Amino acid sequence: MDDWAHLRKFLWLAEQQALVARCRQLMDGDVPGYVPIVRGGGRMHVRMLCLGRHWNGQKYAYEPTRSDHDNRPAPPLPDDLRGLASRAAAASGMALDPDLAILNLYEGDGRMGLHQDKDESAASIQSGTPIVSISIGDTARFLFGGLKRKDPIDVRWLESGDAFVFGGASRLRYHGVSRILPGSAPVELGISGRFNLTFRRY
Ligand code: MD3
Ligand code: FE
Repeated sequence: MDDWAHLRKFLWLAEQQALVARCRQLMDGDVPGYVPIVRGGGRMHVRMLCLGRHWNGQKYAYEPTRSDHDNRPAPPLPDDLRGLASRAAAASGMALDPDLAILNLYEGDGRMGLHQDKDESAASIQSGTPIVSISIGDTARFLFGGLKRKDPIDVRWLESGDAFVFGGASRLRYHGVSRILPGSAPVELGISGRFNLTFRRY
């Protein structure tokens, strides 16, 4: 049994349009997204906003307030977004009741190097509780590796409206985004760039 699922076009166009508005509102809201500077001093190539719990890129750890940036509390994770993630997990035969989400915005040169997500609680990771990813806007070239950095890498294109669910052992697979395809978003969305939401349980 696969412990991951790629749900192509999980969201219809109208749902994608609503989500674009939502993501913009969150990203430019009262507690806005920012470009994290990670341990070692490198700037990330995305704008990030954490909801429900903050991921501190200096400590590689979650915390209630943004102590690496402006000390403000992470905004809550909205219930409707939580519901969306639970639906995607259920559609893949998995279960997720998320308590945090990371919203990333990729602009023209947006990318994310190969990494593992292992800063959630040991209980969450060991139980194989899935992470749900939802992509909106421009298509991304997604790299899906194995449990070791040097394992072979599959390339997949994540399109607007796609959901991806990573549970079980796949939860610890290396992954990244090598680039986005500018201009590939559905014109009806009126967006350039890509939003990605990853829903997690700490
Ligand atoms: C596979 N985000 O936020 S989403 C991240 O497109 C992250 O913004 C990318 O990697 C993005 O950490 C990729 C797909 C994804 C997310 C989490 C995973 C794949 C994953 C966790 C484990 C395995
Ligand atoms: Fe990740």
